[in-house]
Amino acid sequence: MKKILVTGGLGQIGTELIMTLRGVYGNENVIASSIEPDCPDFIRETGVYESVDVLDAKKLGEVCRKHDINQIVHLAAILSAVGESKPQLAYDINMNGLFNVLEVARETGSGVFTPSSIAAFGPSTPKDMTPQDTVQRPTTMYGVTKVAGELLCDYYHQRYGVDTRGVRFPGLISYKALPGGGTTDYAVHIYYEAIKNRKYTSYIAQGTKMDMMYMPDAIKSILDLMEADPSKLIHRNAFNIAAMSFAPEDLAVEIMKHIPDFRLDYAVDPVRQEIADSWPNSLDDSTARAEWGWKPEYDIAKMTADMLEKLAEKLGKTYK
Ligand code: AKB
Repeated sequence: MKKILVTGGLGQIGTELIMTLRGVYGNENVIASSIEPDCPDFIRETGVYESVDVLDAKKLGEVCRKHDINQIVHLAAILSAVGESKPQLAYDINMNGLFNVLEVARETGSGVFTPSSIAAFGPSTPKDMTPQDTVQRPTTMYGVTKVAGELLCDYYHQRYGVDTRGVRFPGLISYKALPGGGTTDYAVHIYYEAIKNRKYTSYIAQGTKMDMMYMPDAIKSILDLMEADPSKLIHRNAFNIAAMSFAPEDLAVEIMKHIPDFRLDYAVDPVRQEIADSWPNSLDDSTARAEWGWKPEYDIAKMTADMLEKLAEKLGKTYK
């Protein structure tokens, strides 16, 4: 049976992943952790929570040993936009945090799942249907740490036999917890504003396509890859996965099918626009499909219908 520690567990992914993992592996087998001293009631009431800074290697090791952890899902990271305003912090948390996790995994014989990102690509990468194996020369600190992280995870697998696995996440869209400091966050904020004010001002320019995914598919990818037959995994740490690719105006068209008077305008943020322009328009995920059966369930239409319904319920609002 897996005994799992989730780092960065109170973020956009962790908040949902922990509850799903507890449902699958049992509440007692999933330890939530983050740098925060305390956690929301729904996490504390369903299992153990540990306050752990991933830069504190000693505490990380102690927590893993105390709970007999054999699988770490490492989510603690600084995202792209914050990474450009604080590159030193991004380097420290994303590189040294991952290094500490891999070292603890090596010492305790644990597996590691940690996500990479579309940010691992840069302006010299083929933009459309970006291949699994291609040029990786990102121009953001976040991207640099993601490429280095992919390599470091490969190294720990080859050198020490640590069972490392990961996917390259696109922008993730969800209604439970807000994303924190990414370039793709507009695709979440737009739904909040559509329900609250029937309009949204996008900091990403018209025509800027990026890969996106609804959170249930992202969670499924983590579970499916963690359970995948290791003998079939050739790439392990950096699978391209994809579900949909859109620009802000494409999302507005979908939202207008539910809220006809929704209006989108633009006030482009040059920093986040430059990051978005350096990323692919869409990834080719055929390797993930072939090696472990990846298949998303949500397209832009299905996601938008579900997102508006669930978010309106959460905000106590009607939008029809
Ligand atoms: C970001 O925008 O920084 C993240 C990502 C694509 O990794 N959502």
